[in-house]
Amino acid sequence: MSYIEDNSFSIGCVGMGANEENIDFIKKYKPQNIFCFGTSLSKKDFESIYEELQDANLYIFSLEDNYSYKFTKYNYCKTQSIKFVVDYLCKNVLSANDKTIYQLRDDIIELKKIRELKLKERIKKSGLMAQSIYYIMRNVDMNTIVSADAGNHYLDAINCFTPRNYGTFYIDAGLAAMGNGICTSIGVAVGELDKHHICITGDGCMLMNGTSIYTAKKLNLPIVFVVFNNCSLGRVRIGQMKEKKFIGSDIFGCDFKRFGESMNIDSYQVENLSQLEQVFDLIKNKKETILIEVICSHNEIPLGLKG
Ligand SMILES: Cc1ncc(C[n+]2csc(CCOP(=O)(O)OP(=O)(O)O)c2C)c(N)n1
Ligand SMILES: [Mg+2]
Repeated sequence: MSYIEDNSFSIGCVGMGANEENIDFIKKYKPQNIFCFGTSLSKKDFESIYEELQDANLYIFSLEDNYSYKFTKYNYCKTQSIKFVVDYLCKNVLSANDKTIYQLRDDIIELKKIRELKLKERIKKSGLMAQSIYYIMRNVDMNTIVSADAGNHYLDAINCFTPRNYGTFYIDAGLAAMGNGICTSIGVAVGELDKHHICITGDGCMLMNGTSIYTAKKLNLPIVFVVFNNCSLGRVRIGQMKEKKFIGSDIFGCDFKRFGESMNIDSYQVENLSQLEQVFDLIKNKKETILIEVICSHNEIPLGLKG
């Protein structure tokens, strides 16, 4: 999945990766028409928002076949290109000469400023995983394509990232099998060798699918694998915290820097943000396979975690 942020009318995600500010904004704005894209995968999040907006006309565009929704009144359209529909709608919105449209745009600009400030506050209070992902996401340029894997690091990534163009952020919001991000980056890099690629992944995902980085090295693909080593299946551990009973979620004793080195991959290990910044500075002009292991806390709760 990939989406665009650099449009003055885009407020960002509402389903997966949504945050309070976006949702409050929509409820306050009370839209007459709602156009939804690919909502089948984040149906649960979307339905809870839509409950409060029942008066709006709802249009759902999806690549998939019709799904059943809780609400009864909606128009469903299966399309072969979400990008085409989004482009078409954006062009028409932008050409509309209506004061309310400009007011809306100004409100959205304001929303984005507030949201960024609140995100920064959350990041400050959070741990190294969220801080590193925020740093990476705020420093990627138009020529970088990012993928995020499955786990806490994925939640941090979707909460921090504001992609500036189509096809620059890949996530699996469906099955989200661990390790999918590693192969996504490899597949995308094979097709887009002139770009830089960053794969955000975790220690658990590496144990599931990390041997694939051998392919990246063999093909000399320009991918930076950032491995968040929190010595756990963090997503599972967070779930077990409620019960204070941890079963099978620890992963101790893995050294992913050495794992990368065993394949002759230029590999680094960092323990704080300034070390990470230094490494990124060092590798910024390199176009080769690189691995950075970020040692982070066992107990960090990811951003935007819902219930
Ligand atoms: C193949 C597979 N098994 C189990 C899961 C359920 N699952 C989702 S995230 C996760 C833990 C991922 O661990 P890690 O890569 O270390 O990421 P972290 O949550 O620690 O950031 C698990 C077990 C899954 N998504 N895919
Ligand atoms: Mg982990």
